[in-house]
Amino acid sequence: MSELKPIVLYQHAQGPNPWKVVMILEELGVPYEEIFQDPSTIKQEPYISLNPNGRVPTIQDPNTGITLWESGAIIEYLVDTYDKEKKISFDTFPEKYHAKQFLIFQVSGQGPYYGQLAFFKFFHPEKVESAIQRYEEQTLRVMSVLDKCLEGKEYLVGGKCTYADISFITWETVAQAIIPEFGEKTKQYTNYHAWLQRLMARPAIAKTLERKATMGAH
Ligand SMILES: N[C@@H](CCC(=O)N[C@@H](CS)C(=O)NCC(=O)O)C(=O)O
Repeated sequence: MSELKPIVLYQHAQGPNPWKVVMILEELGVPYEEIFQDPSTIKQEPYISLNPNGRVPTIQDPNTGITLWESGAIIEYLVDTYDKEKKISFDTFPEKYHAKQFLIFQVSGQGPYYGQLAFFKFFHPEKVESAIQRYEEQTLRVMSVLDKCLEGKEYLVGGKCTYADISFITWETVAQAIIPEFGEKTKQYTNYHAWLQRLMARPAIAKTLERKATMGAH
């Protein structure tokens, strides 16, 4: 892929969503450069002209001319465009749709529940125990769903690691870092725990997690 121009990824070090995209780029060996936005700048011009939602990640791909935001859409774009050998995706039926199913479960289920748990635990000005309890229950529920789906399997879809598996890693590692009891809780979900260890041992993932840690991110 050396003839490709680097994809520009707008991100900030702390958030889990841009690092999901980094992991996919690393897995696919697609060249990229990162622009680290100060969080205070992402709700303002010029950034909101790229991403009116004022969040990261956003990519610009000079090879195709696209500007794209929402991590799930970016991941789908990257595998559709650059995973011609289907290293981390499928073009077979029904695997192609099952991988999409799990990616959508990640962006609509895992990410928001984990994010709200962290918000109500650490950032909300009042301590609302019922909200904390609600989101704790939901994060555990997400883990239990994945645990059940992984019964007797190494990966979520079709016996190989796909972008869908990879999309779950960063929220989990952030949660474990900021909520220490999370690490313990994952252990009761033995399929889930073993799967996470398997994913984190992949060279592209280990490299990304290491770089993220050196930047002081969880
Ligand atoms: N649904 C979006 C969520 C993006 C998101 O919430 N990004 C966080 C970083 S992980 C962010 O930009 N937070 C800064 C803010 O909300 O101001 C996606 O998956 O891309």
